[in-house]
Amino acid sequence: MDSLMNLISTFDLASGRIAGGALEERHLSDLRGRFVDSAAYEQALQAGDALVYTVCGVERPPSEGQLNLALGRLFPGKIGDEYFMTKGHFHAWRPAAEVYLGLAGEGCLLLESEDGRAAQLVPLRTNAAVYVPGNTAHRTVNTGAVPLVYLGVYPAQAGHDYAAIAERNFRHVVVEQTGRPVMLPREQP
Ligand code: S6P
Ligand code: ZN
Repeated sequence: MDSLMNLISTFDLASGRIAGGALEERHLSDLRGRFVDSAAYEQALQAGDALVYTVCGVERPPSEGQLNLALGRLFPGKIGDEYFMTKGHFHAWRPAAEVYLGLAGEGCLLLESEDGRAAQLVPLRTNAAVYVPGNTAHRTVNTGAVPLVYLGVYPAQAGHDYAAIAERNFRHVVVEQTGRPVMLPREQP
């Protein structure tokens, strides 16, 4: 059995760090092509390449039965009416599900089926878990005024497929309308 040190992961919500994990940063420039209002995106980028989110992971060897942890910290902000969000991905091993645990802040998960036709906006709240089924694209969205912090638990074999999303993007966007988050089709009829 692993030593006690390897069985317990302590995390710090303010810094977004899990002890022993590597902190990765995603800036506005890493999200090119993701936001619907490209003029607003370019304008925001000119003002500075803002830090949008960090991810700190504890990864185990990708063998059957192992689980990975990732602490996400997504800052508040908007591009036009669209909230700051993660890149979003499918798992490379499509059947891999994931559990998100809300730790701080206000936000939601945008979930889409592989063909993008079925979509759901699921609140991600502090002290609540969201189950992300397999074969589902998932993107985190900060709809509040403070950092959204969450822990993802997923099979070590899951992997990340960003290419499929980079190519087709999410078919839905999460924007503020009359002060509230709503999910709309990306392409307006
Ligand atoms: C991993 C899990 C999360 C995301 C994190 C960042 O499977 O879903 O830890 O990696 O929310 O999002 P993204 O789309 O940039 O990986
Ligand atoms: Zn995932």
